[in-house]
Amino acid sequence: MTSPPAAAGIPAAVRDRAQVLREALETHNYRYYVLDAPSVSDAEYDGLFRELQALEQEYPQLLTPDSPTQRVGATPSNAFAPVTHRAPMLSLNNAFADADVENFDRRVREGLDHESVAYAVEPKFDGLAISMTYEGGALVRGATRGDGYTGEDVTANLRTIAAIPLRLHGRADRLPPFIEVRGEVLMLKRDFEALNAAHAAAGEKTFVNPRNGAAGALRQLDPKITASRRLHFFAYGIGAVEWGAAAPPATHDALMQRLADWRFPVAAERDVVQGLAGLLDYYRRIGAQRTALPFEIDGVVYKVNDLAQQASLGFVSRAPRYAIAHKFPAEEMLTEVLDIDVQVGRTGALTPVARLKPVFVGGVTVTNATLHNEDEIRRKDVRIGDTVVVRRAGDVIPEVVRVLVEKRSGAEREFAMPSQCPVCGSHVERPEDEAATRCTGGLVCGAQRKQALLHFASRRAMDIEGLGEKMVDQLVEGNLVRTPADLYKLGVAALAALERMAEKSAANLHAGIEKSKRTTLTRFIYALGIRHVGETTAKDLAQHFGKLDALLAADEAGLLEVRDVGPVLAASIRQFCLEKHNRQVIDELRAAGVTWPETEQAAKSAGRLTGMTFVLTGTLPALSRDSAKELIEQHGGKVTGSVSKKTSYVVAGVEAGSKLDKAEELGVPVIDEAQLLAMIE
Ligand code: D41
Repeated sequence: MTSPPAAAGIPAAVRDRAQVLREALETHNYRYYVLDAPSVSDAEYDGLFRELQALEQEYPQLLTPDSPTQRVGATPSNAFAPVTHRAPMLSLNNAFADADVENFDRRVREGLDHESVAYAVEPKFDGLAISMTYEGGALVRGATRGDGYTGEDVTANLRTIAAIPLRLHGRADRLPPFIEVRGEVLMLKRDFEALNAAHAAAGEKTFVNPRNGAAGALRQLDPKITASRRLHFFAYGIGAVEWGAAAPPATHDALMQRLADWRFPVAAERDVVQGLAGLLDYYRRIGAQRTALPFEIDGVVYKVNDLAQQASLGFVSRAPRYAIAHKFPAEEMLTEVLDIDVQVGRTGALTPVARLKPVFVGGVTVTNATLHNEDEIRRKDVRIGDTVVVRRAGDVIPEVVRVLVEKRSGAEREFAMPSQCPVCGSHVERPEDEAATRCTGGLVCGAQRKQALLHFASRRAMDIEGLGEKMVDQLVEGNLVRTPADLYKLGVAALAALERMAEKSAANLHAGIEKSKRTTLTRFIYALGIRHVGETTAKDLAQHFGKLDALLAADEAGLLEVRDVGPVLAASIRQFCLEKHNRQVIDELRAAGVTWPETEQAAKSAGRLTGMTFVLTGTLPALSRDSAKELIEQHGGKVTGSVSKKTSYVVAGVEAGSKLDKAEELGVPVIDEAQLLAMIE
């Protein structure tokens, strides 16, 4: 901290105390805002702050512009006055595809005549570029990038950003006499969400994204407003500099370390990598972390690490040859809601879907976005004709994030949930404690029938090969299939008569349907598509009841005895089993020849392997580990993980390991897959 010239009338003890307080406050600030590791309570901080304020009030000569009490000062007279950067703020060229990065690396290698180059790599913050000038270690001016040569003076607003040091930390005689520090001002995602929520609640304009929120905050005439917006900052480089007594760094990496030592926030995600492979690997690494980061990034930046090499590469127009930005696809874009449709799912839930003006977001063209349910539409107040922010991050389903209310013309229309199912016309209902509106049509409803059939045929259910969406559409729309049981009544001829169905594929599909008849009780229960009954529950039910008829007959009390079955699930299962048409479908399926090994539980107590314990080791020729286990359990045997004296048999395949040795040691018989199968036959 600079002390003001020893002013008359200030006792030395007061001057020293003020100095101690300033340093303590800046350190607490740094620990809190930059390191995210506070070491004092808010109350302690406030106490120190007020003590310094009182001293400065009593001795105004003590006051310096870099005092922590001066972050929010008076309204500046030079707000937004033009500022000429001593060194221009260059722009970055962009790479979108791997090939662009390949070209960048090739040109760098050719320019330097090197085989392989070390690059400093860092996230590309999606904020606003600024330049801050420190003279004698003190912040004297901060400016926006502007056109790269001249920006606007936003010093007073930048001072309010707690993460920006008002003074460079370190020994005064080692600080550069002059330096322009460059970086990005941004708003953390959580602060942005809070700001938008507050604005929405107050009926004020909301921001499209954190970047716009930060831009709005930086352009406030009253720094108090900027201060209330909680901006953050990351340094990524420097402009003009006089190093003074300190040795200049030799690499970008060392420069970043220097900035960190002066207590600037720098990207924790930065790294140094070798060559093109290192760049592309970093791109994917950061891409995978992107949504989890607390701030928005729109790509990564690659910079030749060696500063002498950077200098020798020079510039093309206003962009350096030594650096490039490798962009990620935008996760959020603006588009228009053309209409709101309703889709009906397998369980009859009516899902409103926004039909969008096509927009490229998250790397794909998006034309629909889910609106989830009625409450969600009300909460976000999405209307037909609205301009909205659509988001698609990673592989998630595109979503309408928010509406730009200020873009409304007045011609927008509110959405009303239909009172009848758009597919079958049955009335819809919405149970009081649920968010979903449901069609009451059940399997009468074509949409639910299609979804139920697709689920029934899916790989983890009945596993009917060749029965995809297009096929199900035709079967349902042509009224060939009403329930899953109807599938088993289809002949090859009926299938071959379908559109785009060759004789051969009809035969294949028919064979697939036939093959699915031999299944397991677990798969069968799962395939029924009982609400809330997933694979795990299906397995628990099969194991508990052993026989389908026992399950069908179970009352709620009986169902509650099953592992992990609670009241909601028990009620749902019971309701399904009591429904007459469900019983009919089940009877028809059995009559059509759908079977499973007598009973999974009964088999356990009466199977050929009852009372025996098996250990599996190595790779078996035909059976996967899971299917071998399933098979043994179906026949009443048990499978455990380790060999003991109680083990009846070790089933060994190729590359069997230590378990084999253990078996030999304990005298446990070792058999192969064929012998296991023979025991069952
Ligand atoms: O994170 C960023 N947005 C970022 C921007 C970054 N990490 N590095 C950058 N490096 C440069 C050079 C290499 C030209 C000094 C940049 C920018 N420039 C930049 N930001 C806005 C315009 C240029």
